Order: sequence, then C-alpha cells, then structure tokens
Amino acid sequence: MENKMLQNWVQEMAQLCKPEQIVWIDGSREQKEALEREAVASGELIRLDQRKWPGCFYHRTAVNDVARTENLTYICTRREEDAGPTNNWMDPQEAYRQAGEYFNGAMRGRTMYVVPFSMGPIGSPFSKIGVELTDSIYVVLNMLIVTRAGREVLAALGPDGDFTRCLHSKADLDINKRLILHFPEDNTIWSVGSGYGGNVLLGKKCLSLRIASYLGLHEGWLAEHMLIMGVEDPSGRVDYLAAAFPSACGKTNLAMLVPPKPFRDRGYKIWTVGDDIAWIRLGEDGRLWAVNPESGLFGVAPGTNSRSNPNALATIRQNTIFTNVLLTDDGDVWWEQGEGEPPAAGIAWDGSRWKPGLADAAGNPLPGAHPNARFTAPLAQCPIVSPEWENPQGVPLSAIVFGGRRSTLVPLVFETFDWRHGVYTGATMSSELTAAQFGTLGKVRRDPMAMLPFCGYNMADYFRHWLEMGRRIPRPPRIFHVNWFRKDASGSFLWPGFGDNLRVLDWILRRSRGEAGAIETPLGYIPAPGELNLEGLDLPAGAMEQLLAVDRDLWLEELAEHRRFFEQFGSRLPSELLEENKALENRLKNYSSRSAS
Ligand code: GTP
Ligand code: SPV
Ligand code: MN
Repeated sequence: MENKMLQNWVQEMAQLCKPEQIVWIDGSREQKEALEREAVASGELIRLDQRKWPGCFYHRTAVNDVARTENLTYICTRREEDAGPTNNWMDPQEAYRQAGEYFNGAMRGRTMYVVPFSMGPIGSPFSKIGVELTDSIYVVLNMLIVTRAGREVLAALGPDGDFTRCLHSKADLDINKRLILHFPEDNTIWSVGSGYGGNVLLGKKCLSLRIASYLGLHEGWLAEHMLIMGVEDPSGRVDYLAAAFPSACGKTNLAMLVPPKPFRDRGYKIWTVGDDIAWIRLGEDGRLWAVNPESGLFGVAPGTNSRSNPNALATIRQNTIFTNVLLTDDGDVWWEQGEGEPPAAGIAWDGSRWKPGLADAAGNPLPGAHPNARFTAPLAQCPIVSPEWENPQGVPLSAIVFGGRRSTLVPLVFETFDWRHGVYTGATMSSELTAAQFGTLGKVRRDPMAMLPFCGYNMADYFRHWLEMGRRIPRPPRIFHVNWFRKDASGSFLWPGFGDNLRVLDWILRRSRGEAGAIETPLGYIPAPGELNLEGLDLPAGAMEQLLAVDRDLWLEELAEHRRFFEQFGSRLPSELLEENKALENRLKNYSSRSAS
C-alpha cells in the first residue's frame, strides 16, 4: 500500500539533500535501540548511568542554538498580508530558493531518516499526519517520544492520503544559514541549520500550531498553545480546562500540579491531558472538546524538583532525553533549582568544565544548565496522566484560562464577562520574555493567547476566527485570566504558585458551575472575600489585596498599549475588539480602585 505522493516527495528531497542513504523509521524497539547505539558511538548522544537513569540519554546543542529563533522563523504565504504584521514573511518562491541553497547537498555522507508521524491518536479523524525528513538521530528519537511515529502511521495514511511535508537538516548548524519556514498553502515546513527542539521537532510548534492554526481557520477549529488538565473534586466529578501561557510561563507545571494538603486530604485530584498544545473543536453536545496532539513532554528542566513538580520528576526517571542540562563525569544530570545540591563538578550546557560558584566577568553566577534546558519524556509515564488523554474525541472544556508573566499590574485571577470580552482579554495578553526564546529577558511584549510566535496566519484573522467560534458554540466555556507572577515592592512573588494554583483553579471551576461568589471590577469578576480557599496558606497581611488590586491609572496606560498593538492590523482588525477596548476604558474611568477591596 504505497503512497505515491510520499514516495515521489522523498525522492525529490533526497535529490536535493543528497544523503548517502535513506532509512524509514518503523517505530520498532530494535530500530530505536540501533539508532541510540549509533548516536552514542558518534557522540551525538551520551548514555547516562543506566542504573540511575534507565533508558535515558544526554544531548548538547550548539551554543548558539539553545532556544527557538523567532527572528529566523517565517510564514511564507503568496500574499504578505496573509501572514500579517506579527509574523516574518517571505515570498514562497524566494524562500524555497534560498533554503534550497542551504539544503543542497546538506546531507552528503549522512543518512536521511523518514519519520511518518501522527499528531493525535493514529487513525482518529481529527488527527493530522506529517512526515519529517531529517539527518539528525536526535530529532528522530525525540519525535518517537513527542509524536506517534512509525509504520502504523503509513497504514493510516493509505495510498492517497495527504500529509504535511516536513524537511529538516542540521546542515552546518550555521546561524547565518538557519531558516524555519512554513508554507501553509502547500502544507509544507522546511527547517535548516538548527538542532534545537521547537525549531526542528517539526510536529510540535511548526505543524501542531503554525500549520494547524491555518488548517483550523479553514476547517472551523482552533489549534492553541494550551495545556489541558482535569480537576477532580471530592465528589469524584472531573472538570477540564485549557490554559494558554507563553513559553516558560508555567503550563507543564500547572498541568501536573500536586494539590496543597487541605485539598489533597479532601480528595482533590489532578489529571494531566497535555502540557503544551490543544486542538479544540465544537462537539455535538454544543461544548468545546480539546485533544492533546502530542504524546510526550518537551519540558523546561531548571526549576523542576520534587517540591515544585514531583509528577514531572517521576515522569522523567526513565526513557528520557535531557538536552543542555549539566552532565557529571559519572553519567548523572543536574540543573538549577533541581534535586539536591549541585555536584562538585561537571560539564555545563556549553561544554565547558563547571563547578558551583563560577561567575562571569560581571559577577553573575554561571549556571550549569542552560535556563532553557529541556527534558523529552513520554506522557504515558506521568503518574497522573488522565485516563482520557488518548481519547480521540478529547475532553470537554469547562473553562479557558489565559495568563502571562507580569510582575506588576495584572491581578492573580479574574473572570471575563463573556466570550467576546474573553477574546479581547486573550488578544491583549502580555508577558515578560523568558529564556525559551532568543531575545531580551524580562521585556514585556504583547503575546495574544500565547500564540504570537505560533500563529500561522494574520493574527487579525485569528481574532476574527475566535470571535466567530464564539458565535457557533451553544455552551461556551467561561474565559478567565490569571497571573502567578505578581511581585511585591521587594521583588518577591506575592503568590506561592505551583500546587497552590489549584486554589485559583478551584474558584474558576466553581465559578463555571455558578457556585462561587465574585465582585465586579472593570477587568471582570474577581473572587469575593472568602471565596478563594486559602486554608493552610500563610500569606502575609495585605498580600491578597495586592494580588487582586486593579490600579485604575496604570490600567488606563495599559489600554493605550492595547490600542497601539491593535493599530498595526489596520482595518483587518475585528471592530469588536476596539469596542471592547472602549468599553473597558469607560469602566475604568468610572472606577475608584477602593471599591474593590
Ligand atoms: P514551554 O514548555 O516553554 O511552553 O513552558 P511552560 O509554559 O510549560 O512552562 P513551565 O511549566 O515549564 O515553567 C517554566 C518556568 O516557570 C519554570 O522555571 C517554573 O519553575 C516557573 N513556574 C511555573 N509555575 C510557576 C508558578 O506558579 N509560580 C512561579 N513563581 N513560577 C512558576
Ligand atoms: C516553547 O518554547 O513554547 C516550548 C519549547 O514549548 S519549543 O518546543 O522549543 O517550542
Ligand atoms: Mn510551549
């Protein structure tokens, strides 16, 4: 049952890249282990101490290749305005020509691996099939974890099924010849010159967000940068929510949280469905249903420890690939704010010898692990993985949550007034930049729905699509906004975060069921005093007031930022968003901050 289109395309790409041989990935254990041995022999992977880390490997990327390079990421549509002002755009012909030069002969002396993969359970009508061609064993082994890959996918594809054509070569890992190109109109992705996660695991951000968001626009569904989780209450009822936070702003941590003791004692449980991507459709029952298209985690290592995220720690004990963490001479790994004391010595993410206490010329401590060091692990290994995680229909959403990393201004939680106001709130989200993207740490940028780097088309059309979806949903989830990162005057987080975030989720879900009290502010509803369960939590006096405060004048300034952000879309911006901006401005002008406390 050969797919002629696939055969022809593989031949054509091989003629361009000129590999020494072509190997089809079948998903078997034998083939995987042979690839692991080969990568260990070449130095591409290091086998960790197998008693301590069974089935685990270590990989280090090039020092200039440790995060997604948004500046080298392009949407290549025939018309520039279809990519929109927030994306880099290149003419498709020019893009194919330029990248074609970099790909030309790039796999000489190397093997081209053919990785057929399914985003979503294999064979589900909602899943999408892709095929990635790559010259990196590291990429193959990661794809075998984060996607469902191998022979079964070819069977599901059939003789004339269509698929996303994903071409990747490390080439020379030259940052000046690095391009991450998306051709939504051709269902094609070309990535060259990188070996870092989001740039090269083409099923992930490239297909499941950029290409999928474009497909979703035309097919009437949503591809979102969202975790999906279930919260089981003491009565055994499980409610699901999806939450969009920008990169390195807490999705993996929230999706696997451990309830604080009083909640645990009463029987609350968390069920992880996904930690990064959600495909959301309208179900026959009039609710939204969300599927996690991935089968693994590609999570941030630093900060992961048995207090902050014991479930992640349990997930990565075996069959895990560690990238850019600290490696010790005896085959162990470590990262900042990880488990235990730092080792006496080791090799840092950049390949240099490392020991605790090293500092750079300016006196800043030199980390052993890169702040964006990652682990790749099968989601099936997560101790609290939801029994529904592979359900092809997904799970029904009771709430959608947006959130960013803002040390000031934005309250811990508020509920928006309705879908349209929720879309406005998502569209004007902002966050301080993290190590997950190449750029200046800490700078605040607008990141609508956490999709700024991941929307495969004009973001004005994306807002319109969200608004239209809202008109089609008979039983829409309520939309909330959270911020775990507000700080006090001394620069400390006001909210403990992590497991204690369940307190906020609990209010959100009780609100969605019409069971929790709130007071109205211009931004939306915030918990009424006593409605957020703070049992067993020792917050300093006044912290809760600070966490929920709405500063009228600062928000009026923020609104001007919203308008500036919207301006770039010109007349393509849905007028509803400007109306929402005006309405919010009026609410703020009539508001005295005191009435909230
Ligand atoms: P991507 O995989 O890049 O999309 O990131 P993510 O959104 O899954 O973020 P992740 O959960 O990996 O968290 C990133 C960083 O935020 C880690 O250093 C965490 O320790 C920190 N973090 C997560 N949740 C919280 C929280 O509730 N409060 C605080 N203060 N920090 C948090
Ligand atoms: C992110 O940056 O949002 C990630 C990691 O989840 S990456 O796959 O590199 O995009
Ligand atoms: Mn992400």
